[in-house]
Formats: sequence, C-alpha cells, structure tokens
Amino acid sequence: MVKIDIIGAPTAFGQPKLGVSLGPDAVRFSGLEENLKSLGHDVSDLGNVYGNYKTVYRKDNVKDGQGLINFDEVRDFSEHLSQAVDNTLKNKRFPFVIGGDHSLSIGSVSAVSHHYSNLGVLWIDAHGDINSSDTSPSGNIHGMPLGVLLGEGNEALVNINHKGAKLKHENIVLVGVRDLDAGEKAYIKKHGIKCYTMSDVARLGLDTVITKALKHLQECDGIHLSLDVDSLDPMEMPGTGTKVDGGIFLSDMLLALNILSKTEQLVSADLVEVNPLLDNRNKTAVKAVTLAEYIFGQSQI
Ligand code: 4U7
Ligand code: MN
Ligand code: MN
Ligand code: MN
Repeated sequence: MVKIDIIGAPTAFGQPKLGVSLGPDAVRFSGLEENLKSLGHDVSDLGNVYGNYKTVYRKDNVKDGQGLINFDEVRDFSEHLSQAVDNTLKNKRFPFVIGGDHSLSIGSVSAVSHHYSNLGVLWIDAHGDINSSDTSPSGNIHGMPLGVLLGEGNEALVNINHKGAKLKHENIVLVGVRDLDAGEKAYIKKHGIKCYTMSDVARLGLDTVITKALKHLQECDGIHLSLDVDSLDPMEMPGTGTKVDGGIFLSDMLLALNILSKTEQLVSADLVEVNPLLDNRNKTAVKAVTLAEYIFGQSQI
C-alpha cells in the first residue's frame, strides 16, 4: 500500500500550445483517484497548485534577455509546486504530480532532492529536456527541466526551493529518446549521461532497458520517475503537444512500469504533457490513468 498525494500542476507556461493546463482535470475525470484506491492505496487528491498569476497559460512568445519565454511565471509556479511537494514528503506520503507541461519538474524534483541527497531520476520522454537558457533553440522551458536541475543556465531557476544543482549527472537515465537538439547531444556526451534511445529500446526491449536503468540507479537513496506521455507513440497518445513518431507502445510501457513498481526506491513521480485539446475523445487521459495504475503496482493478472 502506498500513501499517495495527487497534486495537480496545471501549468502551460513552459510551452506555446493551449490546453495542457487542462491535463490534470482530464486525468482526474478518467478515474485516477478511484482506480488507485481500488488497488488498495491510501489516496488523497490535494487539488491543483496555482502560482500568483491569474492564468496558467502563456500570453505571448516573447523571449527575455536570456532567451526564456515566461520566465517569471515558470519561476513563480515552480516555487509554489515545490512547496506542495515538500509538504507531501514531510507528511511521509508519495507525491504524484499530474501535469501540465514538463517545466513543472523543476519544482517537483527540486523539492524531492531536498529530502534525498543522492536522488536518481528516470526520465521517460521522446525528448532530452536537457536544454538550458544557453542552448535552447526554442526558449520553451518545458525543454529545459533536466538542464536546470543539473545546475545549467538561468540562476533563479537553478535555485528554486534551495540553492544549487539538484541532481548528479550519473544519477539520471533517459529512456525513449528520439528527438534531441544538437546542444543536448553534445551535453549528454560530454557528461556521459546514461541514455537509452528508441533504437536501444527496439534492440533490447523496454523491459531490459528499464532493468538496466534501475541497475544504474541502484546506489541512489530514492528514485523519481518523470513520465512524459510523448514517450509513447502518437498513435497511442495523440493528446500531447510535441509528438514524435516511432515511440513506445502502451503494452511495452505497462510491462516496464510493472518492473519499476517493484522497486522500493521509487519515492515520487510526475506524469506530464497530457493536452486534452489536442486529444481524440480523451483517449490520452484515459491511458494516462492506466499508466498511473501500473506505476503503483497494477498487473494484468
Ligand atoms: B517536452 C525542444 F527544440 N527540444 O527544447 C525544445 F525540439 O517536455 C522540444 O519533452 C522540447 O515535451 C520538448 O523546445 C519538451 C525542441
Ligand atoms: Mn517530450
Ligand atoms: Mn518532456
Ligand atoms: Mn511534449
């Protein structure tokens, strides 16, 4: 039995498309709380986190001096979310953060890393999300959370929750990657970051990849899962803002999550980038709930 706090993080400030701020409610509406409860967990939905701004979607695409879009809004939202995640961990509960765009992981992981000094992160995504204000081609902060958490780029974002880098390069594993920018490729190579691309997944199978990833993180005092639904194939998950063909299929993902759910190291998770306005009859949100069930130990028999 896991004591789970569902935390809605309806931010859309990290990317340009309308609708990702509706993600948490679409996932709730598809039965998240009830289904996790019926698996025997102690589940509490804490509702949504909001920052000080009156909207959660962005107003324009204007870059600031460092090339960041909506920097003030992202910083503000990240601080608020990190407080919520911090409270959940203080209450000895599992923060399960539902997005919202992937910039939210700046707030969630910053808080988790305050409680686990050698935190590991499993980042399942079509993208690396390891840009920074120095390397980003777009200025969209949802492409930068890992970079920020590693201490790169804009200092105010790096210092969310507490000062300095939150993660060590050797404590990160990327899975499902198939769309990296040039700067991201160079960064991953330079720092020797463990990265299983879609070609690795095709060659080895996702179950083997996850088993290897967990082996890589075995010395960590906790593992955070950050699951971007665009890691799955767009045929499975149409409702997301940055689709890339050639992704993971749901059956393979469920098997991998089943393996992951058996580790005692898992302490927190984000499920991000569900965009109901781009979806086909809420299919993506419904599957997101299935993903959640498997993260918390659902199996097919
Ligand atoms: B997501 C991108 F340039 N790399 O930085 C960027 F291709 O959270 C995409 O994984 C980022 O959905 C995608 O803007 C961010 C782009
Ligand atoms: Mn992505
Ligand atoms: Mn992402
Ligand atoms: Mn995306």
